[in-house]
Amino acid sequence: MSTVTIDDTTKGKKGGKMDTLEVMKENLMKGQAPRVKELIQAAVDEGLDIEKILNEGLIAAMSAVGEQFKREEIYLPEVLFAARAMLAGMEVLEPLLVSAGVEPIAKIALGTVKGDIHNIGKNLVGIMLKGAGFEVIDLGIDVPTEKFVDAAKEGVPLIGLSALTSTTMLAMKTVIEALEAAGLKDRVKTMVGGAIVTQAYADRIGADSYAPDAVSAVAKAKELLGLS
Ligand code: B1M
Repeated sequence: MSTVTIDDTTKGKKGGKMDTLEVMKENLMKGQAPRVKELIQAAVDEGLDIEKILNEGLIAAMSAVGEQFKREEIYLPEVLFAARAMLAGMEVLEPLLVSAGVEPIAKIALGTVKGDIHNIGKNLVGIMLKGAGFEVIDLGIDVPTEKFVDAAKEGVPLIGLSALTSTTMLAMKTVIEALEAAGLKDRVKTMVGGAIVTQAYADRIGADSYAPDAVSAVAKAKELLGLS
């Protein structure tokens, strides 16, 4: 079993020596980004399997954070810190995963709709999806409708639309209509979200799914693509 020298902050509850991944998970859940990076590098240097580090380390820790959030044991700031730590860990792993040829479970093109520059929630959704093994094509903010349509034409099976204001949320409908007009609605699914978006609005504009937060966005994305 691989281990690392651990200091007081990373000792197990009984003070015993912990597995590298366990220490990393604890640090990720506490949002300790620099330490997570170090520990991922340590695990890589020890020769741990990259997929194991991803699945049993980063993804497992982020799922645990998601569960804690659902149970209201932690709140959004803690999720954000954990998400940042996960992103830091991914910086170390991503190039190795690419060279090891680890396949993402699916692609999603994600963006904040035209006219809207809010990106905190969208980024959080992206991080959680990445953490769950998705390849996230981040289209950015203030994304023109055609960019979403182009992504669908390129074969992305899921389009994620984020909007935060009551005026910009109307652009979600425009995107869904444009996908329909381009004859793409049958081969691409749409998921919508953002503070002011509701299930009722999602139903009204013909979105395939609505997620109220980043944690449920992962579950909804998997469900939509038959991956859960
Ligand atoms: Co603005 N803003 N803002 N803002 N802003 C709101 C949204 C607002 C509710 C504030 C208010 O008036 N109380 C209000 C909208 C009111 C309305 O229309 N009903 C508002 C307004 C009016 C504006 C401006 C028009 C202000 C102005 O200029 N007069 C302007 C608009 C600019 C534009 O977009 N064109 C504006 C600008 C800004 C800042 C630039 C200052 C800044 C954005 C910075 C940034 O994003 N980089 C900002 C901020 C920070 C906010 C508030 C305070 C916080 C938003 C946020 O980041 N929340 C917000 C007030 C509020 O929401 N309480 C407000 C945290 C984030 C994690 O939550 O984005 O909801 P959220 O994401 C969640 C879920 O919604 C979900 O998962 C996330 C994580 O759980 N989710 C998805 C999000 N996207 C999803 C996609 C999915 C699934 C789930 O599937 C694809």
